[in-house]
Amino acid sequence: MKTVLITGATGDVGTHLSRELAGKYKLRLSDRRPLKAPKGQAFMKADISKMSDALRITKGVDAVVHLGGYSVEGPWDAILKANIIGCYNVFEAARRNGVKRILFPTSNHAVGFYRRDETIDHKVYPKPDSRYGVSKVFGEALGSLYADKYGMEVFMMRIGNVGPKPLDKRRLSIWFSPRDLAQLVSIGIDRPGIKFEIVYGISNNKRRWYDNSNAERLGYRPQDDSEAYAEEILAKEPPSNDPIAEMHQGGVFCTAEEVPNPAAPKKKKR
Ligand code: 15L
Repeated sequence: MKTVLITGATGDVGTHLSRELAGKYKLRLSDRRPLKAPKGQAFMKADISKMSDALRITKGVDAVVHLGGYSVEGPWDAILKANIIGCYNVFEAARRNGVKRILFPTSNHAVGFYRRDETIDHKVYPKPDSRYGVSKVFGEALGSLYADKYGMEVFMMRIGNVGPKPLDKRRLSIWFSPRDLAQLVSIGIDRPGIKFEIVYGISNNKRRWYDNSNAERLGYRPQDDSEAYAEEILAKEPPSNDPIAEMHQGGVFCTAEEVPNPAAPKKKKR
């Protein structure tokens, strides 16, 4: 059984993924925040903005799924530390420890300034919609460098929005169900012969904006389609007063300076 490190394991995507992959791989979970690992999984507390921590957690694993980072638009300092320095540390530590394969969740926000009336494939040039999106483009570029220069096997997933259900109209196009996430990640871990690939991390959504034929070529057969939720979601969608957000795939990331951070500690009610 392969040993797989999942960084950012306490986050939303990490929680869904570790639940879905339990029993399939020997999972080593890691995060800055504490986590009680389920039976049969290991937890290592680590701050990936420190190279020594990145080296410690990547030692002796077959593959890394590097989910750790700042997950929305926000202050540059936080993005720099987590998504530029942290991302570099994880790639470099994996290389030094001889880890062959790394999976990176880039984001729909690396290409969020494409319009909603366009269908884009994995070969389009980046059009980030935010500082966060720029940091994901950095991750894609770093992965490409490590593949070409050091022969690492790199699997880039431009992830939409992971969750049990799509959240709103925009997410009908980019929804990624947990079981489809697990299928795509398993391809990224197990498929032989990967050098550097970019795929879209979305379900089989009728309203998708992506031509995901590269993922299909690699064997991805998504099971879920957001259309089942469309009627319910569209009925409660509030009118938008942000035409730029409405026109582009990245939505409010195209206009907002900060998007609520799902990982921020909840404010106590008084
Ligand atoms: C992302 O890249 C974020 O990590 C996630 O929190 C969502 O905001 C998602 O994009 C989205 O576009 O819905």
